[in-house]
Formats: sequence, C-alpha cells, structure tokens
Amino acid sequence: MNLLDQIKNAVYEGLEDETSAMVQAAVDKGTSPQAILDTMMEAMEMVGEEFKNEELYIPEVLCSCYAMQNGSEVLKPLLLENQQTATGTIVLGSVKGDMHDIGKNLVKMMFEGRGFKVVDIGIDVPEERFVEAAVQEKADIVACSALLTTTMPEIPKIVKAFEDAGVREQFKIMIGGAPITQDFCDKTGCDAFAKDAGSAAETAVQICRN
Ligand code: B1M
Repeated sequence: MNLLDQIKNAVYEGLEDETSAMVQAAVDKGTSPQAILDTMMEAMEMVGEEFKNEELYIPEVLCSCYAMQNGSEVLKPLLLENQQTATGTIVLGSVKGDMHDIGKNLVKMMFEGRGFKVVDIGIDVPEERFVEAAVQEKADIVACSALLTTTMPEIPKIVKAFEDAGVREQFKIMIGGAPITQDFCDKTGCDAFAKDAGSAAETAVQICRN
C-alpha cells in the first residue's frame, strides 16, 4: 500500500496520531499538500457513504473527523505558502441546524493564512447572529457553511435578515459546503460561492482587493 493509501486508511479508521505521522512522512517525501488533502477528503467520502448506510456510527465518524483535523494541522503551513494576502474581517459560521464544522474549520485556516481576521461564530448559527456579528465586527465578508440539503434553506433566510436589518449592502455574503452550487448562490442573492477552502480564500482576497 503506498503512503497516500495508508493516509486514506488511517483517516477512515480514525487513527489520529498515525494520520499526523503519515501526513508528515508524505510531506517529507515531497508529496504535494493538496494531494494529501484530497486523499483525506476521499476518506471522508468513504466514511460518509458508510455513515449513510448505517455501517458506521457517530463515534466512529467523529474519530475520522479528528484524524482529518490532525492531518490538516500538519499541512497548514504548507497550504498557506506563497499565497497572495489581503486584509479584512470575515465572520464565519455553520448555518442554523448544521453541526458540521470540519469544512468550516478548514476554510477558517485558509482565510487566516491569507491574512484575514476571522471571527468564528461556530455551528448552528441563527440568521440574526450572523447579522449581529457582522455589524459588531464591521466585517467585510459574511461566510456561511451548510453541509445538509435540509440546512441550505437557511441561506436565503440569512440574506433576508441582512435586508430586514437594512445592512445588506454593507457586507459580501459568501457561501459554501458540499450541497451548495453557483446556481444556488445566484438564486439566493448571495455574492460569492466557493467550492472548497482554497477557492474560498482566493475569492475572499479578490473581494477585499476590489
Ligand atoms: Co453528517 N452528513 N450528518 N455528520 N457528515 C454528511 C454531510 C452526509 C453527506 C453523509 C451522507 O449521508 N453520505 C449527509 C448529508 C446528506 C444531505 O443532506 N444531502 C449527512 C447527514 C445526513 C448527517 C445527519 C443528519 C445524520 C443523522 O443524524 N441522521 C447529522 C446532522 C447533524 C446536524 O448537522 N444537524 C450528521 C452528523 C454528522 C456528525 C456529527 C457525525 C459528523 C460531523 C462532525 C463535525 O463536523 N464536527 C458528520 C460528518 C463528519 C459527515 C461527513 C461524513 C463528512 C463531512 C466532513 O467533515 N467532510 C459527510 C459526508 C461527506 O461529506 N461525504 C456527512 C470533510 C470536510 C473537509 O469537507 O465539510 O464538505 P466539507 O467541506 C469542504 C467543502 O464543502 C467546502 O470546503 C471544504 C474543504 O475544502 N466548504 C466551504 C465547506 N464550507 C464552506 C464554506 C465556504 C466555502 C467552502 O464559504 C463560506
């Protein structure tokens, strides 16, 4: 089994320490950080399939999450090398009803690496909290993560909450998460969509440079 397959297996099995060690070994061998990240994402896809089929249960899924997070920490400095930076404040949260935060945390890491101040307002965030935090922090961007088809409808509610508060024009709203698409972004009146953490950071840099 090659090293990338071993990393995939370690994340799948939820082996936290082994994942960090193998990721470090792959980095030392010169494997691209993006390839390692993609491999860990593939493992999470496998976990997701088995979770759906009730072949894996929440504690096992959480072990895989922690392993992925450990591996991402090793990659952090490498993923952020030689990137354009910008200044600005981003309020970031997972929408109401959504407890998923691994993707959000990865997005946060990439934002911070590009020089942004990130105010992480956590998971299960109601729309009024996004507005309150954005106003309080004088944010440039409001970034919303949604991982469930059942929590996607929170996005237009967030847009409406900004409109109702009379502050919609003051903030750029960026959305992302597995079920989110550019089409959904356009239909819900958001300003930007990003499919992954790297492009979220790139998009934020472009927004704050314009
Ligand atoms: Co959940 N879950 N889960 N889960 N879970 C999914 C999302 C699912 C696809 C699994 C499946 O059925 N195959 C499915 C959703 C189906 C759907 O809606 N279509 C699902 C379900 C159904 C559920 C529950 C309802 C299960 C239940 O209880 N019956 C429940 C809901 C809880 C809730 O939120 N209310 C639930 C619970 C959980 C756990 C608690 C066990 C755990 C979350 C733990 C945690 O996050 N701390 C969990 C996990 C881990 C997953 C899977 C397996 C992995 C998600 C993950 O961390 N991926 C997931 C299956 C899968 O994704 N294939 C699944 C790795 C992460 C790095 O990727 O989050 O996609 P991701 O983030 C990416 C991009 O999406 C993007 O960038 C990231 C990386 O580049 N991105 C953004 C994310 N946010 C962004 C924001 C941006 C831009 C890009 O701009 C602002």
